[in-house]
Amino acid sequence: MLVHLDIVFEPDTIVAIATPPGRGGIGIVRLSGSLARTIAEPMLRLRQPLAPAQARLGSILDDQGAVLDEAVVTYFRAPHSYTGEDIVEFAAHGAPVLLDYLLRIAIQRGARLARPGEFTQRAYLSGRLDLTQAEAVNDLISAHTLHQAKLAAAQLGGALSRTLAPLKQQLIELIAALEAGVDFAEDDLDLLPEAAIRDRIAGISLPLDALAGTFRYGRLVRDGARLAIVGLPNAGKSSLFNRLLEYDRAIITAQPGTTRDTIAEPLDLEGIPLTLIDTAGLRDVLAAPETEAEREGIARSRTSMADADLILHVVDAATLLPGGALPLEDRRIASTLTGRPSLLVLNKSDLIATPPQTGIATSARTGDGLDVLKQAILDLLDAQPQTESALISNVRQASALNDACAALHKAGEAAGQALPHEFLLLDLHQALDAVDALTGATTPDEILNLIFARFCIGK
Ligand SMILES: Nc1nc2c(ncn2[C@@H]2O[C@H](COP(=O)(O)OP(=O)(O)O)[C@@H](O)[C@H]2O)c(=O)[nH]1
Ligand SMILES: [Mg+2]
Repeated sequence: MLVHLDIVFEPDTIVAIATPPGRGGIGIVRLSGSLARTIAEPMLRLRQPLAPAQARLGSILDDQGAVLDEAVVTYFRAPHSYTGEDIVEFAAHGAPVLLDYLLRIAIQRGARLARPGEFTQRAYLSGRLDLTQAEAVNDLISAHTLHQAKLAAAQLGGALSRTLAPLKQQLIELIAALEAGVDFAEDDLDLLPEAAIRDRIAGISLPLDALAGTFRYGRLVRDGARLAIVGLPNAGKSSLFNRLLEYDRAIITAQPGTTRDTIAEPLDLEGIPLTLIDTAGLRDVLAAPETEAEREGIARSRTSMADADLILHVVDAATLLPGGALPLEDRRIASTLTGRPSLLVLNKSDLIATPPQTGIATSARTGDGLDVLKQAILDLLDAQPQTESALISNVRQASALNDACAALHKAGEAAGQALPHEFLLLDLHQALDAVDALTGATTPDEILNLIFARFCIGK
């Protein structure tokens, strides 16, 4: 006789301060788990009892029953809460001593301090969010530009999951049809002609390939890019840097060698978070009388150049040779940039009569050419905004998706060679596993723990 043993594992009730450290108008302490209410209620004096999804005004009491604060307390009953468990949230005044006290009392009464990301991990484990949505929570919190936030919100809303769901369904149907065919192989029933199988594989792999192609943009929006401004002293690098930032961050003088240190500032370019780096002028080491500080500055410029995703080589347009050729020292700089993503910027265009034939003419003085420069930066980064809201935005997702695409391509080839369907099925199952890993339908615990460990506590 078979006996079913259902081991019901009751997770601990967890607690954390959900608002950032420091003082603020409001500070939130959040409890999640089956004991949330039992722990919270004795800490409170309420005019009306807690009710699901209702905010209640109440007094927070210390262990002697003295009032510590007035708070708005909200109860969410399982499964209608962020984690899918019972949740009680205290919105008290944002005094660190008070919030710490609430935390301590909750722990004394049986709660456990939440690990980073544990609330979201529970939302995932209870099936309220899939893994791509859970990752989007962290991306949203970490966003530096509104555009980043919007894309993360679309993903949190399930844009990626919605794109994947019908493709996964088609994959399952194909597997089922082929497995039926394999089972009936002895009867020599040809349930699906090979061409039809290939079509169906292509119908799944083409949209998945397209999705994989969004990673470039997804990563750019999520992680941004580093942009170093290099060139000879006095070319107008710092002026251009300030122009792009739209405020006077770097010191500008007519004196060559003013910028000694590299300065990095964030810049939101059409939603792409860039780090813009102004560097010391790359004066020829032999030709110029340098100071030690300038020499160190030049060394740092070279490091910034090596680390940058994109380099703006700024040249003083007034120093161009007759015919528009670059002066010798600039040719040297240009030669170190071959094979790297870079733009030649001919600055001080206001000083020359005819526009140069190559490069992007700008004037940091008048602002001329700045829009062209910004567009050229976006083009070189390949920052073509996607029309699709579903985006692959991290390496984990990209690698799972690539596995799925590779397996489907193998399946497509196997179908082309009229190999036995068992081979094809192996590949298709592999593709299905990869899609499941992407959404988190099947993801090993160690990977999950790594993903959620990157979150902040209280989320
Ligand atoms: N006429 C003109 N002068 C500029 C322009 N950009 C910068 N300058 C001047 O060139 C000098 C050097 O500028 P700066 O930004 O410090 O150059 P850097 O050494 O490359 O950082 C300063 O006197 C600036 O006012 C420009 O587009 N047109
Ligand atoms: Mg400078």
